[in-house]
Parts: sequence; structure tokens; C-alpha cells
Amino acid sequence: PKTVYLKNYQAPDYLIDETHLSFELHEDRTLVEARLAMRRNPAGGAGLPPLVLDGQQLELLAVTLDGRELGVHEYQVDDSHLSLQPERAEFVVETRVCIHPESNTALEGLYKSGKMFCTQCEAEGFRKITYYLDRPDVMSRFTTTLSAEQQRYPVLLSNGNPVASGNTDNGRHWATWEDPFRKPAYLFALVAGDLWCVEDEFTTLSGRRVTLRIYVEPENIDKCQHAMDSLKRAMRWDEETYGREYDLDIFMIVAVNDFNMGAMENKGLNIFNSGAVLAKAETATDAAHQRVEAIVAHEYFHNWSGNRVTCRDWFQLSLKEGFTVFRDAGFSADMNSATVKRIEDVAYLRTHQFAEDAGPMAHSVRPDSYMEISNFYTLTVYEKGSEVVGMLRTLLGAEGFRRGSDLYFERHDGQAVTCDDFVKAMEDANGVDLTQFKRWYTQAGTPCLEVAEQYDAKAGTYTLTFRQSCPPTPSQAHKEPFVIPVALALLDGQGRELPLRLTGEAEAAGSGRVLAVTAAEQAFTFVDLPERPLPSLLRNFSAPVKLVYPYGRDQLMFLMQHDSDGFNRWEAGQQLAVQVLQELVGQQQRGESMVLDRRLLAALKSVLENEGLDPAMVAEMLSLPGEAYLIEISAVADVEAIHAAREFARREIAGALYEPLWQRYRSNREVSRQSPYVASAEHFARRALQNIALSYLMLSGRPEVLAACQDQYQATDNMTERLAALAVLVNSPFEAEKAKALAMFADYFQDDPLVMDQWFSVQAGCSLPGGLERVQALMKHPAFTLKNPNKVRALIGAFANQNHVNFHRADGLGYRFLADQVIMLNALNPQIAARQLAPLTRWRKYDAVRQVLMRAELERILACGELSCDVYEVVSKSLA
Ligand code: B3K
Ligand code: ZN
Repeated sequence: PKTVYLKNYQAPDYLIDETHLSFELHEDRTLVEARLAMRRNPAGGAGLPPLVLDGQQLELLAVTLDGRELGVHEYQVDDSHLSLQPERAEFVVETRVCIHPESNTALEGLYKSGKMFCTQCEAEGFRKITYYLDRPDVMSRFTTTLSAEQQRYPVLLSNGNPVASGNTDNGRHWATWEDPFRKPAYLFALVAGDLWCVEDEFTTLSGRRVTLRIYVEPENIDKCQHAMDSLKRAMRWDEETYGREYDLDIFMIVAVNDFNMGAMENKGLNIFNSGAVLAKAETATDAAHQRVEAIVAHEYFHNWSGNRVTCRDWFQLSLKEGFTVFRDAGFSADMNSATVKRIEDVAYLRTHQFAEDAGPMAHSVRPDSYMEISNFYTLTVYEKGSEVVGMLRTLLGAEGFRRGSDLYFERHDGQAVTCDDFVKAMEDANGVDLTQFKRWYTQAGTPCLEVAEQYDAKAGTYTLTFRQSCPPTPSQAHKEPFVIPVALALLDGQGRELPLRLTGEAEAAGSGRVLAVTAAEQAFTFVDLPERPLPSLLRNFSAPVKLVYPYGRDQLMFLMQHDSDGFNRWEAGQQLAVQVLQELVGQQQRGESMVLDRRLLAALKSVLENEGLDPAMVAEMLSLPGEAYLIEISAVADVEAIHAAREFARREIAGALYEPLWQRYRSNREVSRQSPYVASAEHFARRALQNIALSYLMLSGRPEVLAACQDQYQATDNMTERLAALAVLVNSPFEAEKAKALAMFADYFQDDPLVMDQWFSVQAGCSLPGGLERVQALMKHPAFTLKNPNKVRALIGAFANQNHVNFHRADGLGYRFLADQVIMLNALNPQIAARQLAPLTRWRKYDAVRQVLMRAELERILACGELSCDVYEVVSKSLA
């Protein structure tokens, strides 16, 4: 495989003004005709270079230039290109190809999901549909005609507006769609199937009426309302928050069962993984409802941040993804609890993105090179990219940021641009210089920010000294200092925020502020402080860094109670728990008996008894840091000791806080029993607390808890309660009850694939001994198939990413199992294969014996023959 470099970017030689496509869809083959009205790119050099069109897995039937069919000696074809020599600066190329969607298991290009035809083109899938300039800086107006058998495919969809349709003889029909907006090929989509739809309407701020439709297979028609409501809220929010209006007469979402990612923002025709759109109380959990709301919004927001303004090249992916994640996070924060949303996002970032940043695939938010772009749809590009946009907002303020985004959209509407253009708009709208800030786009790795304090009682001054560093990452040994916005406050002995005045300032400017740390080492001195303050640092996680400050446990307990920043109250609790758990890990490793610091119990008790606190916050604060996070922050991760320590702490908490947990459980369960399910933040919060309480209580093994759990499993109208009860049963020692519940569940929900995914996941994540054997048995279950990415993620992914003790079992059989699956997936679906590999690439985190075992599996994959570019890149880089 070849490496592509950002530094080699060149503007396209030719442009495509008009694209006319025609698809003849058949069960055993599909014919695609393309008519491309092209011209020499005026931004290119002189002369007429050869035209090189991208194309893969296409059977070329004919090619014409300006209406004349070319002979075989007038063009060249190989397995990835079609080249020919234009004779004029403006010309029309027509091609006719045959493709095979029915045998496309990679789910890229045109493929069949169940009984329907659908497409996935981002990043480079369009070239598997027809010969084209498949790059995002070639933007064209598309007209698409598709024809298919009327009976099996009554619905025919593509981008834009429907303009004509009709029947032909032989039981077929056709439809033509026209998209008035120029777009790159990656935003092309078509769908043909026997689909039903839910329809609604939205009136934009300027009074235009837009038809909204969600298309699904008939059996799912009752699971669309939540997505429809979310869509309308997202449309309104984007008008109010970013001034962005929708621009076509119709907006469509289609749910498909076989999809590599969550969803895709094709212009006017978003295609969704059914798991990211379908939701109703009986079958989808609260978390699934929130995920649907977030993804519907994310894809909708792409209409501006991605489609109207797109990326010049794929190195700029974070231009649309980081920004759009930032936008959807703002939306979710406004629809639910902002603090809880921030906590969830930060926990996710620190667990998974920090691990990526510390691993062999580490790359900057704007990577410099790739072998396979599909491998760069990463936590770094998405989640860290969103943090980078968030830092801009923190530094510029809400209004300055909005000025910048307005300028960006206005200046670049209809263009394919770069991350530099985005930052430039922020600079120009605010009259600031962000040159140093842009290092966040080019330097990989998670910076470490060490903070030391010094208090001078006589002078009443308090100095914070910040020292930043960033570990080396592949091909980046040395890093220059970042601009790190540190939001902070100084608290007095009662927890009140003190007025902040830095030396040299005339007067105090409020009590909370943002310091910009720009040097490798930098000190800030605050004056007028009669007592030594306690700092509340990096509030709301104002930068994606590892903060190191030597808080004592009593100080953390104080911050948990008093910090006026909700995020930092949670953070203090997490840090306290981390300290306590790491102490237990040490005891376990030394063979000592474990003793839990009672201060953690006292802290959690007061959280539990605080009736004034948002129940969602109580639930978050009761959740101990996950095993994956504890692994991430270990120098050498001892998976067994971490698991044992965390389980020990959970049992101690359950024992010591049994009464308040039971009380909290019962009062919330009572509400659940008496009122029908409502998908709202208030009820998500209540059920989160109810369910975490139940998970602790079950550790007691008491019969009244088992009875309550079984009751919750059976007597409920929603999946949130049912699945939580099933999960705690599955992780309990009550073998008979567990087996019965699992069997009942599978029997009842066997025909609902998304519910069966949850059934697989709950079992795959069970950390009791024998996990691998259970997963291997489940692979043979009739509802399981390697061909469906959701099933792969639900079973194999959940096992390798969430079931640490079983995946990392000492004999290496967990690793062998994963490698076997990757080898099989490599042949079926390279994108999914490469993604499932991630846990093996982290081999440097573990002890010497496990390192050898993990590496051996990576070597075995490398040696197994025909590797896809996707898998080759990940394996070879992780062994380098
Ligand atoms: N833009 C799509 C990503 C599709 C990538 C496929 N390899 C989803 C999203 O971020 O909205
Ligand atoms: Zn996106």
C-alpha cells in the first residue's frame, strides 16, 4: 500500500460541472451510466494533461468522449484508474460500467442491506460505483435517475429534489432526482427498497416549509418518532445557535441494518445505521435514545459544517468532523444536563482518545499522512478535534466564536477548504493571532500540564507555575508548546470563589477566569490573598490535557462538596477514587489484604444523601472510574489487579452504603412503576440513579435485592429498566435466574436485531470467569453473523474492549480469538476488521508476557496473506 502525504496536495487538473448518473438496479448486477461535463481547472497549470479518473472493482463496458465511443487503444484501465487524453479544455466523458452490489460485503459503494439497495461513499466509496474524480475538492451538480423492479423496490431515492418518475414495461419503474447544490462525490447517495416512511414538516426561520421523512422497513415504523422529534429540535437549534437554515425542500433519513458507522450526512438523504435512528421505550435504552438524538443532530448539522462548506482533502477531515461533534455536543448539552454531558464526553475522551494518542496509531487532529483514510475516522479527528474547537470558543468567548463561525460559513459557502481557513475566519472575525494555537492541529499526543503553587502569606500573593510537556509520538519526537486555556477559580476556606487580580492588573476582574498558558513553563501571580486558597483548575475540562496537581484526599473531598464548577466537583470525586483504587491495586500486587480508604465511603455517602443534587450527577459521582481508564493511566497495566481492586471497592461501597442505596433505589423504582416511560432528561437522570443503585445492591447477594431485580426485569414498560436488571443478573452468581432471564429475553426479542445486539453485548461484557468460552458459544447463535457490523461490535467488540479480565487472560487465547476474527473480517469487510484490531495494538501497555502474546497475534495477522490496506496499515504501524 502507498502512503499519501498532505504536503503533496495538488489541485485537480480537471473539474466536473455536471454529473448525470443513471442506475439500472438488478438482482444480479447493476448498470451505471455516467455523463460528466468537464473542463480544465483554471487553477491548474497550462496544457491538457491526461484525465485520470478513479475507479475500483468496475467492469468497464464503454467509454465515450464528446459523444464518440473510444477504441481500446484510446484509453488505459487498471485496477484503480481509467485514463484518457482530452483534446479540448471543455468536454463530456461518458462511461458505462457493471457493478455487483449483491456481493459487496465491504458495505462501501453501492450494496445491499437485507432487501434494499443503499450506498456509502465517504470517504472513497464513489469510485466503486463509477469512474470519477473521487476527491472532495471536485464539486459538481448531480442529476440521478434510478430504475428498479416496481414490486420489490417501490421507493427510489437520491439527493436533492424529486423531479420526474414513471413506469416502464416489464414491471420496472424509475425516478429522477436533482440536487441543486454542488457537492463532492462522497455526499452522493441512493436508496431503493420496500420502505415505509413517517412524514412531518418544519418551517424554517425565514418561513420556508420543508418536508421531513424517515424511511424504514415496515416492521420499524413505530420506532421513528424519537428521531423525528430530535430532528426538528436540531433544525431549530441550529437556526438559533449558529444562524443556519435548511436549504432543500425535503430532508430524508433512511435506516439500514448493515452499516459500517453510525450514519452518513449525504446531501438531503442521510443514511443511518438503524441503531442510530430507531428508538422506542420497549426496545431502546435511555442511552440509545440519547445517542439517536445526538447522531440525528450531528448528521443534520453537517448540512452546513461539511456539505455547504466541505473539506479540500481528507487530511482536513476534522474541519467538518471536529466542528460538527462540537456542534452536536452543544445541542445535547442544551437538550439535557450540560454538566452531565460534559462529564460523559470527558470520561470518553480520557479513556479512549488519550489511549489512541499514546498508541502506535497516534496522529494529529490534521494528520500528515495515511495509507487508508478509513483508518482516520478516529477519536482524535472527531473528539479531540471537537475539544480544539471548544478551546477556540473558550479563548474567544461565545460571541467572538459566533462571529468567527458566521464569517467562516459566509466566506466559504460552496467551497472545499482547510482547517487553516477555519482558524483564519476565527482570527479575522476577532482580530487575534492564532498561529501558535494551530499546533493543536499539527502535533499529536496528549500534553501533560503540571501545576505547582506557592503562597506568600506576608505579601498575600499566590503563584501558580504551569509546566507543559508532550510525549513523543510516531514521527514526532519533539513538540513545541501548545496554547492551553486553563479555566480556574481560587476558593477560600468556605469554598467561596475569591476575586482574582494578577500582578500588574489595576483591579480584580471577577472570580473565574481563563489563563492562556503558552510557554513550556509559565507562572501567574495573584495578589490580595489574605489566606492560602485552594485552586479549582481546568474547570469544565478547558483543555484536553493531563493535569497534574498534588491534591490531597481531604482537599478533593472539599472540592467534591464545594466547588462551584459542577464538572470539577465530579472530577474531584474521580481523582479521589483513582487515588484510592490505585492504592488497592498496590496492596493487591504486594499480596496484602486490601483496605479501602473510608474517606471514599464518606464522600459517596454524602453524595447519596444529598437530595438537592441532580440525580444524574449522583449517578455519575457514584460511578467509579472504569477499568479501561485505570488501564490507560497505568504505566504498566495489571488488568487482574485493577479488576480485583475495583470489584473490592464496589463491594465495600455496597456494604457500607446499603441503606441509602436501597432507599434511593426504591423511591425511584416506585416512580418508574407508577408512570409510563418518558424520554426526557429528568427521567433519564432518575433511571440512571435507580440502575446504578441496583448494580451496587446486587453485590450484597441479599434475597430482597434479587427479588427486586427480577421484578424490575419483568414488570417494566421499557428497555432501560429491563436491560439494567438483565445486566446485573448476568454479572451475579445466581446461575438459574440468569439463565432463565437470558432465555426469556432472546425468545421474546429474537426478531428484533437491535435488541439482540444488546443481549449479545451484556453477555460479552460479563467479567465472570469463562468469558471467552461464552463468547465463542454465542458466535454460533442463529442471530449472530460476521457480515453485520452491529453484531460484530456487539459481541466481538464488547468482549475485546469492555471485558478486560477475560480478553487479557494469561494464556493469550483472548488475543488469538480476536486475531482469528480480524483475519476473517479482513476478507469480508476491511473497515470493520481494522477497527476491531485496536485492542491488540495497545500491547505496549501490558506486562512482558502479554506483550509477547499480543505481538505474536499481530505478526500472525501480518503473515496471513492478502491483507486489505486498512488492516495492513494498522498492523504494520503497531508493530513498528
Ligand atoms: N461522515 C460520516 C463518516 C463516514 C466514514 C466512513 N468511512 C459519519 C459522520 O461523521 O457523520
Ligand atoms: Zn460527522
